[in-house]
Amino acid sequence: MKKLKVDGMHCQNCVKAVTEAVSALPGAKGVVVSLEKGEVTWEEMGVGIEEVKAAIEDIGFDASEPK
Ligand code: 9UX
Repeated sequence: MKKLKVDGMHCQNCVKAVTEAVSALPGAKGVVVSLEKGEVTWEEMGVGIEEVKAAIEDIGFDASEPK
């Protein structure tokens, strides 16, 4: 499981937007976005983590690798 921290999500519409953006990436499988945890996780992804980060930032949220 891979994970990015997502800052700036405040409601379920944000969750939907991030879920759709990340799920639309090539090879994405098992994408789960948590508002409570402020994170997105996935099981499989056809692109690198930097591209996942870019897709989230493109729609206005801040994404970073968890410490
Ligand atoms: Mo909800 Mo998210 O009103 O940017 S859509 S906070």
